Amino acid sequence: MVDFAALRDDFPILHKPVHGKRLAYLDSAASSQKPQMVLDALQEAYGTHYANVHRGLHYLSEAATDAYEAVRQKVASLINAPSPSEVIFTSGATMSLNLIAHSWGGANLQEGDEILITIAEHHANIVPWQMVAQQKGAKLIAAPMAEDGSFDKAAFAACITERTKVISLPHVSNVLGTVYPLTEIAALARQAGALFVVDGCQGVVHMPVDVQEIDCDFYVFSGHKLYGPSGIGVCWGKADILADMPPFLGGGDMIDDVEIERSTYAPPPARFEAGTPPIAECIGLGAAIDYVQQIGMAAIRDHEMSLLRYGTQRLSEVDGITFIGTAAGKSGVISFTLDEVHPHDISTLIDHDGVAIRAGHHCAQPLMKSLGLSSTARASVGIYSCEEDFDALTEALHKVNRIFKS
Ligand code: 7TS
Repeated sequence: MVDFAALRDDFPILHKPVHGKRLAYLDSAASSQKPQMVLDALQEAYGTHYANVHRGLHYLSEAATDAYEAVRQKVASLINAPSPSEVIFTSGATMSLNLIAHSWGGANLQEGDEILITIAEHHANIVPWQMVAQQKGAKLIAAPMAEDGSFDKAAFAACITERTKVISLPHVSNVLGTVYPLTEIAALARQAGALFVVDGCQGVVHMPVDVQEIDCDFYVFSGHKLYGPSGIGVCWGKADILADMPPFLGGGDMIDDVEIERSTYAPPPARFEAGTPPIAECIGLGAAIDYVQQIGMAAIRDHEMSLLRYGTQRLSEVDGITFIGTAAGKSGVISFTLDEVHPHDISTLIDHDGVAIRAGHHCAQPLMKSLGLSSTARASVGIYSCEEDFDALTEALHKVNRIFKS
């Protein structure tokens, strides 16, 4: 049995009072806090085995290279990838999605082809596809969702045509918390002969992931949401697909042979890792993966699901609250509005009580527009979140109501 209440002690920042109050950090979907183990790994990487990777034939470079490369295996084990050489390190999910859109899309999309996403995407899974669609004369199509924010399979399937070449959607919505039925969607993608890309930013942090069981072609995520450093992310792709893809960025480390007129390229993953990578950040991500795996992703999922139930029940006590996204089995986030109070005002006011949430469009403007909203307030959980955080949020919201309704 994991003692989740004790985990809070692993995160030094959570013990720092905010405006003199205990911090209730409910903004982990934007970025999570870091355990001491990750802070130590960063310190150790710079303090004991730092040099550039893949190039120096000296002790420190070899030590740094070994530590960096070892993280590929940790990522592979986290998502059950068949091989660590399918794991490409990027600067984050945004870069990963740009890599896929520009490299795979640039090489494979043709005029009239269709890319299918959902209305609930983060901008990182809209704009890169839009850019490549504009270059290629392809069409970007967003499938609608059910009213409660759940996946509408019939409406989604109706958007698939013989021109659908890519299906790209989130594992979990960062605004609604909807968990997408990925294996069912993979079957639709297979039938259509389309590439299946999963934006796993809000998935891999909350539940076990098995890319072989899902049967997706790509699964991407950011290290900073998984208790690791910012500046490091992952693009996992199937080996045969990566092997046929052209490079996205050119430079050092991604080549085989360079002439002034032309170059030949290294095989994946090096082909997609041009230039000096975020070395210490990658090693820090490895420590974050060790940290969550020690706890166990299934235990993390169960803990967070019961916390979300508690949080929803507590927040239901608040006058004028409306939950945005109520799909069964939702994960990670609770988005809400509070009568006429602007979400920015909510966030600013409750900050004085030490409660940190996010307010805004959450980089999902098409979703907001489809809901007829400009913004929501959003509380999101991490492994260190606890009932006390939702008690603090509930009390702070009662206070907001007192201010606005008096
Ligand atoms: N995809 C999803 C589903 C996300 O939630 C985010 C970040 C991204 C992609 C982009 O990740 P990045 O690390 O490359 O920036 N989501 C949020 C959020 O919900 N609030 O702040 C960032």
